[in-house]
Amino acid sequence: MLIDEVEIIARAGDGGAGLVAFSKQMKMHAPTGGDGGAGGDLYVEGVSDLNVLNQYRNQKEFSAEKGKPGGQNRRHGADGEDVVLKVPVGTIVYKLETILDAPEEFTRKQAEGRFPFEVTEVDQRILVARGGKGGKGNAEFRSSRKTSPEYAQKGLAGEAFKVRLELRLIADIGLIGLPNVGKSSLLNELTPKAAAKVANYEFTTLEPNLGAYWVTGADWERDKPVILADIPGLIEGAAEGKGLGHKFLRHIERTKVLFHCVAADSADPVADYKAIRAELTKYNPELMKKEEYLFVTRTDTVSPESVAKTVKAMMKLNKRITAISIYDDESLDSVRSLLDEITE
Ligand SMILES: Nc1nc2c(ncn2[C@@H]2O[C@H](COP(=O)(O)OP(=O)(O)OP(=O)(O)O)[C@@H](O)[C@H]2O)c(=O)[nH]1
Ligand SMILES: [Mg+2]
Repeated sequence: MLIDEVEIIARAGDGGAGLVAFSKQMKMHAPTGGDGGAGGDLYVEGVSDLNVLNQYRNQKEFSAEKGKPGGQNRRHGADGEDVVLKVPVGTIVYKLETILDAPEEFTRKQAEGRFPFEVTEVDQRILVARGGKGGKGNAEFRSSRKTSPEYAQKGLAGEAFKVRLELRLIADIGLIGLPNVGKSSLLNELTPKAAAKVANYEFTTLEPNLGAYWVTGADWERDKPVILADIPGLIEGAAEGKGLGHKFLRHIERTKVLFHCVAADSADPVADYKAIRAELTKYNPELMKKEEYLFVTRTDTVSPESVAKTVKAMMKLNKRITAISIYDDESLDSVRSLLDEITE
């Protein structure tokens, strides 16, 4: 299951306290207390794995390390370690609540302006909660008038927020068509990791499945995969909310390209195609402008003559047409070549 929304608590580390200490050797009672270290920050960082939000289903709270207190002889306390939470690219971080449960002696500064924000690129690191500053040790407070200050600062509290991580599908290609035409099967062939559920009945897919396709010769370090979204089957009336369609048509509004699947063994493939196009138009006429590729699927279930006839009829509707079967590797290779080509 694709987890696309989680709520977590993100805490930065508190700053370490400054120390009050005096030199024992000197008669002057010189202050030598060091500063506390800064608390660690908490960041989110973009990754291409779309399933990483799953890990936040169980663990709900994440804290960066506290800064260490200052030491003798002006020794600076160590800074706390940062925490970096991986999120899929396309995740939006919303602030739900500012958590103010730090001990009272902490002065708290809270940044409110940073939310919401979207993580749009792999390796992009964005600050969620800033660690508290360390307190100054008493050595810092020495002055000509006050040569032996007996006070030091506490560290500042780290920021803490309850946030919602929401993944918006940023798919490049949307797989559409009537139920049971083999959309999820095609996704699994092209992107085996997607492991979408496939079964011989309508509405097997209840929520979108995403797959990451790496074009042939892609550089994993540098390139991004092409994201395919397989959405639940559409039916007549989808635009008015029938079936599961309406909710998911929203997702294909953001794709650049549509892969429209029509089953070769349908009683009337042309009517199927037109029905889906009609729903898309009703929902949002802009969808008609998307680049659409047509796939006549499940070709192994009918005779080659029948496939040829269907392809010929459908050519009139869309010339970018490919006949495929998940049991015909050559046909799947032609889809892969197509993907390589259109995503160049
Ligand atoms: N013979 C044959 N069966 C196929 C092929 N592609 C898919 N199927 C079968 O068709 C049925 C439906 O496949 P799915 O991939 O679940 O179809 P879907 O379009 O995702 O269906 P929904 O999720 O309900 O919209 C399953 O039983 C598949 O095994 C194919 O190329 N040949
Ligand atoms: Mg499906």
